[in-house]
Amino acid sequence: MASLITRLDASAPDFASRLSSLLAFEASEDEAIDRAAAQILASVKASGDTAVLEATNRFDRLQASSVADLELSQQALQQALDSLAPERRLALETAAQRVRAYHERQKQECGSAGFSYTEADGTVLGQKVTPLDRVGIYVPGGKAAYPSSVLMNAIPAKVAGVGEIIMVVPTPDGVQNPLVLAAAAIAGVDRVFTIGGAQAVGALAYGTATIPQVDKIVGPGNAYVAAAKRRVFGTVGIDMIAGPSEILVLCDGSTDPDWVAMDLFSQAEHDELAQSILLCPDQAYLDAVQASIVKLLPQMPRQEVIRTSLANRGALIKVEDMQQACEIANSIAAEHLEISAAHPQQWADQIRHAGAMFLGRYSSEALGDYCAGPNHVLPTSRTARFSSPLGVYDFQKRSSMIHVSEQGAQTLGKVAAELAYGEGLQAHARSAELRLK
Ligand code: HSO
Ligand code: ZN
Repeated sequence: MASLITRLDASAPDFASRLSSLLAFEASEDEAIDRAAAQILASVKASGDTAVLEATNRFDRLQASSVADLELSQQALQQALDSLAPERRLALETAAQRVRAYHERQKQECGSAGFSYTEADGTVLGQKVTPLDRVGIYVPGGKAAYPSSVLMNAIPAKVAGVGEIIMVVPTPDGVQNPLVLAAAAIAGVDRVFTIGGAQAVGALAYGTATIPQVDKIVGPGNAYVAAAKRRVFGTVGIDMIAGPSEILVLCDGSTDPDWVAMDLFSQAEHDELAQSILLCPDQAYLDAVQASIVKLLPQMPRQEVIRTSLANRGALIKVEDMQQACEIANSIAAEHLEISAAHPQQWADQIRHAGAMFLGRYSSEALGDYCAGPNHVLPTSRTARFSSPLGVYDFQKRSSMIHVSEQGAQTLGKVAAELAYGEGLQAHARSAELRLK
């Protein structure tokens, strides 16, 4: 039982090195996978639909006769929605509505309208914000198919004003996931193709006769999809390449230990490489959470995944006080941070690096994963130090606006010409000088 989850003490001399080996996660970039992805991309680039059809029939064991046959109609999406049990449908619609409301607010408050200002000489400078024309959303097939992720990827794109949203989702052996299709219907996805893997990424990046080329591809996928996304970056935009899920709980020692144990499980159950860590100043409380883990684990259908995840990458860590917990939390820069304490705001004020913060004993991460409103696509593997949740801003771009007045051209012309001569660029200098009076 001792190896169920690692116990650490932040005051131990080897703590820093033990913590950093616990956090170490190398996204394995398998050369063979990368080569296979590159080959598929090259064939899609060269032969378009033919290559997409061939790869899809082969990998997903289908017998489609054209890529057009792999497109699902809006009616099919609507049917999937209509087929849901009423409670399931209501939950999906409620989640979508809350996610939409949050992202609408994000659009209003994050400068989506651009700006402009006029200088004394009449020169006008500004920034124009434009949504992307067309976006591709990759949705994994099989066990990692999360309808909630369809909402989290498509809704901010929709709110941003993206012109067309194309979703791709593999259907191995022709098996469709009605909840995924229903989520696409609710989120307002425009077209859905039942293709996946590197061939889907290639089709979206280069376009084929049937599948339109997009400007950006978002959404999680397996190692082939990740490799393909890395390779098409530059031809199209991509979102971040997500690592395994992470949860970090800071607890003052007064939350029901079963609640905290289950919150740790909630991320551990995603995958064997997921990371669940608890920081608490109270040793007896850490013992209680460990006891809860022992008690609750056998009840979990995904107990094998949870067990492996906790044993490999989980930890219960005794800290000096909540202050020290915050310092460690900043160094971990977790994807999800729960502050399960009496006055969570005071500790949240000290956190600088976390993808999403869940304040107070009632804010379980699971609520954020599905329906609180904020996005569940978050920076993993310590990238919260420099990146943000997926949002409306990821589906918009900015253009600079420069409208120089005749008078402005006189002052700016002299400055520009001077610098252009300094760089040895005569045409630049003359271009500026020609407009001088
Ligand atoms: N916790 C995952 C998102 C998710 N959870 C989807 C359940 N479904 C990554 O943030
Ligand atoms: Zn989750």
